[in-house]
Amino acid sequence: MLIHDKIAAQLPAWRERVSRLVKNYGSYKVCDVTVEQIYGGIRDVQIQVTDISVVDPYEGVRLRGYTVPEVLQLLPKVPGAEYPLLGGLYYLLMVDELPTLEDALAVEAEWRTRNQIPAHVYNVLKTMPPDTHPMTLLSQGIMALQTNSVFSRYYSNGGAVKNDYWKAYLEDSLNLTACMPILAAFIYNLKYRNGDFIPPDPSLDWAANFAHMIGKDDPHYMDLCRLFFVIHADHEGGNVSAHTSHLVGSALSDTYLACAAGLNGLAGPLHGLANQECLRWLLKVREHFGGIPSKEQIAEFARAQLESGQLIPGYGHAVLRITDPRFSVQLDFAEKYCPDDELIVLVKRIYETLPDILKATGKVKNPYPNVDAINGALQYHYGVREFDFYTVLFGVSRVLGFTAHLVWARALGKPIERPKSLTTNMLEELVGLRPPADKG
Ligand code: HAX
Repeated sequence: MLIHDKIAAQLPAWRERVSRLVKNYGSYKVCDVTVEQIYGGIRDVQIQVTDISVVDPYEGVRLRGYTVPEVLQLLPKVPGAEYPLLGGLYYLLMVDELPTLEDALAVEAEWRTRNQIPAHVYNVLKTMPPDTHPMTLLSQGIMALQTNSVFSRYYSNGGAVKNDYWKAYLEDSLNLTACMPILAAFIYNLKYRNGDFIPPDPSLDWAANFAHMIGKDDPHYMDLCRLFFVIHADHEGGNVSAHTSHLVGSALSDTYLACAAGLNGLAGPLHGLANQECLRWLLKVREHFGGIPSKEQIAEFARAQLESGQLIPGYGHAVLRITDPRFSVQLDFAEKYCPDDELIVLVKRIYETLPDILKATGKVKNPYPNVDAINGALQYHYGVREFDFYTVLFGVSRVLGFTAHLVWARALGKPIERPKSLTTNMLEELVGLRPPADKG
């Protein structure tokens, strides 16, 4: 198998590289941690290594060294498509090489051989109450698929070899990622289309098939799916969802358990759920003004919201200090295909207005839009209007990133994570506010 062979060929050099660093520089100090950071969500503390992607505050994410516009330009596309094949992106994330069209199609073909979902998975989802959030269903669906885990069987049969764990993780990763569009489409159809299930079309690629399976055969929407899934796939290792799946995987919980855990983190409103909150906010603004407000009206509305202590979804970021390039490439798509859509006009007007208002608060560190500030408006334009589903779209894509991190973590033999916690007394002793405890 292509990805397996490519990783296997790189591993000896990688293992040598890591062991040299640890052996010769094991005591080298990377960073200090302040009391403020401990209480402030361990922000910016450099605690892990991943080579899949990195986020620069002033440039945005680089996936295996490539910026978002470069990835969109350089990854192979099928004839007639403006945006890349996800098989190519997965190859890039896993193998750290730009794929040829043939490589990308080989991954797509591999996915097609692995996309069988057992009936019990569907049955689990069908028994849930109709108002269950689709992110809960996605996580449950993956947990139900866990009965397929190759790693779990390999480990529990005894005799599992540490240097080979990654091979079983890769099997699970390919199987799970192959099923993600089908699982997500099933959830969409179950919740919003009276359970009308459309089977995958083997002539379509991974992303376009998702569009097809939710009843949207519009080639522009298929391209939007390709764009959306490429830009949401990974955002380095420290964000809540990626870190969670990595942490859970470090206990040798298999790919399914680790990915479901990561998605549960993605389901939080400060993280992936922001995309549904953002669209809700756009609709609220439009409804409040009975149409598209002027910049002055937006400014006044936003100031009032901030003064009442509410967040403005889609703006701000824990790492970025610029307009998120993932926002910009979606804006390019919108300018090309739906510039006059009312919500897109509103997104643009807010973008022209809000950064200054947020800057004026003096506390928001990044006053610019993040990826979520526009993606809901694009989905809405193409008729995907059930906005509690938007985080599922994000999750389908993010599992590509999670699994690439998981495979490489096992390939490089990363151990179980176990940072240390302190008590408030201990911190007060450290800073001199309290005499050292009498340990005698
Ligand atoms: N609206 C109002 N206030 C905001 C804000 C926003 N969009 N962004 C930041 N702030 C506030 C914070 O709440 C914080 O206030 P307090 O000091 O009173 O607690 C202050 O500004 C400083 O925060 P920060 O350092 O700039 O931001 P954080 O790193 O703490 O948080 C968040 C980053 C993304 C969580 C934050 O900007 C936010 O809540 N944004 C709105 C929600 C959102 O869009 N989330 C999606 C982020 C992208 C993502 O992960 N997608 O999955």
